[in-house]
Amino acid sequence: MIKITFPDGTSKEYERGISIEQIAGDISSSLKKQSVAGYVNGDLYDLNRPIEEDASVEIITRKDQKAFEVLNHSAAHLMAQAVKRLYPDAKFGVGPAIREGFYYDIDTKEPIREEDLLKIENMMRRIVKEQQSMERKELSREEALAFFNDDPYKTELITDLPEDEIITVYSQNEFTDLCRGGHIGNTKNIKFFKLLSIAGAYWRGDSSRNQLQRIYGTAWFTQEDLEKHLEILAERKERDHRKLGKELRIFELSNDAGQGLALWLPNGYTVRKILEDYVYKLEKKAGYLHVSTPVLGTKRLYEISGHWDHYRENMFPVMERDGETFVLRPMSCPHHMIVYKSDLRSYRDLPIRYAEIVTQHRYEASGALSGLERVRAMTLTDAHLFVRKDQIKKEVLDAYNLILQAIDDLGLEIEYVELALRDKAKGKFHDNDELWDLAEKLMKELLDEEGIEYTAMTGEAAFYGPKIDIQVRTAMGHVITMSTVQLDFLLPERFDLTYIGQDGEKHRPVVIHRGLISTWERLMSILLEQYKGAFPTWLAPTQIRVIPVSLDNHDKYAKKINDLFIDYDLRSELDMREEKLGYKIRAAQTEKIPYQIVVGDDEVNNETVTYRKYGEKEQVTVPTKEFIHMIQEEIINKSK
Ligand code: TSB
Ligand code: ZN
Repeated sequence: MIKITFPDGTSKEYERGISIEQIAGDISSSLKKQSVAGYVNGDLYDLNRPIEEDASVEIITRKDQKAFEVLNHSAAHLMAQAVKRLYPDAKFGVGPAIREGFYYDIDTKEPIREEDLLKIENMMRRIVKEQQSMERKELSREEALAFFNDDPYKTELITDLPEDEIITVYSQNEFTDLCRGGHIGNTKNIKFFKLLSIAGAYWRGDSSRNQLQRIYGTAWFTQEDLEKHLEILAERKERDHRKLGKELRIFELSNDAGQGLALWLPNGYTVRKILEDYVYKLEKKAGYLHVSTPVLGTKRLYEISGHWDHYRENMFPVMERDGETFVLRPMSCPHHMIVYKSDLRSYRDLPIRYAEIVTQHRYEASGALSGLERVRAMTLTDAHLFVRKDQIKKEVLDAYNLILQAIDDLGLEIEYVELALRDKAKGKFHDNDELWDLAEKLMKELLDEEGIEYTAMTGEAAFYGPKIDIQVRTAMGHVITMSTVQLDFLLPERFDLTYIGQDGEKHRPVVIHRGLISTWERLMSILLEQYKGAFPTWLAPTQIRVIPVSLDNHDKYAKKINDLFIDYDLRSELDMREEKLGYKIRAAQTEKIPYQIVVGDDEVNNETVTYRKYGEKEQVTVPTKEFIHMIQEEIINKSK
């Protein structure tokens, strides 16, 4: 017998080898039904794992936060088993529980398509009916390596485990998986689930390694909860920028034009143009100088910068002509280095802040492309700042604060700030330890001094230096990098940049790379999802739609006010189509135009406008000038 002590201090004797499920059942049948797993002396135990010694036990029930994770982690195993039955050559990467469900990274010869998910789901249901117990077993390192010897992914995971780690595997009948555990005991306990989507994912998130297929799913304890979640997902889909971008005529993606090479349609271009003007003004006020450089450069330029050695994977193949070799630039930094070198610089000239709206191309793996969020041709709100060492902190901070302002003006919110550092073990970073240590130390100090909370991410730095990345969460739930400030001691060396110091000697400037509000492509994807396509007035492609009640009686006045709005730099349109009034009003509505103005007798007689704002019910009548004043104020205040 062993003694089990409960959180309230009471204890009871049980047979050695009793499980959480049995203990729960002993207490009450409803507790048994609610039980999902447990903590035994603080360790997470599967529902059916035998307890071998005296222990304090805490039963995890469906209500506990951990329960969702245990269920979804178990569901990942269930899915892997189903996949293995359908695709016997399948090899498995990792399959964790995540915030809203689970995924598993899978390598199969024959690609799994979206249509195949139902087939896999059906197989999962079959395994649920088979009531497979999820059995835990401890293996020695040698045994584990032998068992998984035909699976390179699992072999790598085992090899990377710390020496003293107890290696465990879980079996459900014919299927065995390497796993630390925390399971729901039996496949019969996984009842309400759905497979959702499939996407490409690099092994260990490293783009230089194999791409696996990541299948996402979600599992819940009741049908009702599952349905509720699916509803949220459906709502989210409504916000999907790919759908909204099409409906609102913002952009087009076509395989004939090329994957990840987005075409901006008139509405999209208008928004982009407004944003470009906005960025220009913002940067002007902050002392930036604007330049323009080509999308193409010599391969040599990128050899000097180090991109050729460290970033080639992300570049399109070279172009050769008459003995010259060109590359399509993936970044503009080398060009800006040359701009800096175009003149002699003294310490008094610094900082110099060159800004450019940079069109650049990156070879992103086709599986990684996602609407406008990740593309191959992109235009970045870029800048490179050339500063003295004593100016680094102030300039990084000013750049950071300018980013905060822009994000605020756009009505967006930061999810968190990431400090991306180098991983010494990886070859993709330049190898001057001294420069790395200095740059990373400075960035940490600066964030700490300013009280900016951040998450450090090893291995995510740029090849030339550490980055402060500002992350946002899209309405679709992805966390992506919006803005970035990067500290670079390398490129000034490589391009032999100098300035004459107060001492009359040559000194090296430091470069700060800054991405203000990402690329137009990524920003548009974020904005579309954030606003469900209903842009705030300052960004809306069309701000006002003027609709005469009658084409015969109200056309002149309608045209007069429309012209007036345009004279006041408002993006106003007149709807003179031979359509019914109701149709036109609905059209303005589906196009999500902020202001809809209907012109009838009263308006003509009183020189007023009657407007309805998008999303609001009531109509408001005001003198025309007052309307113009109001909308101008709103535009100046941006998204507030
Ligand atoms: C800031 N040289 C620096 C620049 O000076 C640079 O290019 N940094 S970057 O590689 O981090 O990219 C800048 C920003 O571009 C990222 O923060 C991200 O917001 C955006 N971006 C990167 N790749 C893509 C892509 N494939 N599609 C859309 N936007 C992208
Ligand atoms: Zn750069």
